[in-house]
Amino acid sequence: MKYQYWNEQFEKMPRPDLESWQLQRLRAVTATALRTPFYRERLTKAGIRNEAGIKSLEDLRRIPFTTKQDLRSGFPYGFLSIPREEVVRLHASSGTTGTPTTIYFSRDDLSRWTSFVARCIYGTGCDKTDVFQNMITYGLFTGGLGFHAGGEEVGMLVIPSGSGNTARQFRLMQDFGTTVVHATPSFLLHVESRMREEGVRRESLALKRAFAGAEPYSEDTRRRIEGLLHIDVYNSYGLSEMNGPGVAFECQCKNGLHIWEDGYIAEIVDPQTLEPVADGETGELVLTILCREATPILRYRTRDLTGFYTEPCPCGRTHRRLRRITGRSDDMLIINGVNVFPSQIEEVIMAMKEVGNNYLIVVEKDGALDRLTVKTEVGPEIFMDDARPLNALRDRIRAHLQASISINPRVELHEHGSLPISEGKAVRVKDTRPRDL
Ligand code: DLL
Repeated sequence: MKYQYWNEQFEKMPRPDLESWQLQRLRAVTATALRTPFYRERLTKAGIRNEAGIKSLEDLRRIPFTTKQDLRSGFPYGFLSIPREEVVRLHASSGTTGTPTTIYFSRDDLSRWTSFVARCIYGTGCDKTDVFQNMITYGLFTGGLGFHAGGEEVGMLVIPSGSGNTARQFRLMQDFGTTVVHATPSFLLHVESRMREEGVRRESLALKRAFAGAEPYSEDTRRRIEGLLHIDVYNSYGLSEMNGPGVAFECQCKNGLHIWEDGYIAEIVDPQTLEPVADGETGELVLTILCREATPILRYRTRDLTGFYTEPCPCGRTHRRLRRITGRSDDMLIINGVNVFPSQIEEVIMAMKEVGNNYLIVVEKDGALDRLTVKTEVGPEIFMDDARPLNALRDRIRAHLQASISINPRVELHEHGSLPISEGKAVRVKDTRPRDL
């Protein structure tokens, strides 16, 4: 396969050069961070008074971790390290779980972010001959504008369609010959279901690729989308605190996400002890951003669980690859004492072809005990009025789930297209148990 590189010098940089680049950037970003009230206090306490306090990459470990709570405590301007007049954009998390967190960008920050996103897009084989439909939320969420700018940088024709309104999405695809789309994996599944319902023929579309991210999904979900839509799906990872999309992305080998180590320092730590895990082991991803001046964030605890692949990638890029993010350390469900990640449930059900494209996990109290119910849609070829095959399917799903998560859940089968869908990130878990205070 012939691979293409947006910035070959950096993407294939030998590791020793990459590490000296990181050290130089870490020093610069430490100096920037010392201009914010939050880090001035934190770093001084840790004995780092200026950038000379960082002598090697090992010194990163002297810097305390930063958490989402810390970022909230600095709302709105506590992490801003340049004069307000130099800021040209802000993005913010939705704030549904508390005070929002805000990230500021200078003009140079935006152009650095854009070139990382362009690098991701170009590395999947796209170029200016492509028509790119950006089917994700625009606004404070970073997915819309981040990919929009990256797509333009590559020179593709960008259609800022935003998410939702599938009928209009199909029309745009047909009218302009869309070749690449970007969406959450759950929206891609929804688009595929609607295509079948509305009788949109796959052959009437020129689709070749999709970028899917912003939420966890399994390898089986990727295969399902690829098989149904006859496209290549590339996994895209990022978070607002680290700019947004463009942090880690799959190349054409589709075997893990290259994390751009000239822009970020990635560590994997044990979420309990906060010590580094052994190479290749799973733990919590901790990120330091090296490519932003307006809002420096050092050693950010992402809560995302992943690990590094240790062998080199055939594409020749030297940046390490992350395994698919299976979930967050804080989305683990404890059901009658048993730990379950929603991703384990998705993995089981999405591997079964009779199961449709949407599902919902419900956890509730049943007396003193917890009760887990897995609601899944069935595929459009399955009739809801024929009880025998439905009962057999329900039993099979239950048996597979029990083998995987050691819990015997209730399984409810729902008609194709009947479970709720969300326009942004999918809500896959409804946990109605009262919380201990
Ligand atoms: O979701 C940025 C983004 C936009 C990434 C578009 C990719 C595409 P936040 O809203 O801050 O930012 O959410 C970040 O989403 O910490 C993960 O928990 C989760 N996440 C993002 N991408 C993936 C992925 C954007 N590919 C949070 N796989 C992160 C699994 C993902 N989880």
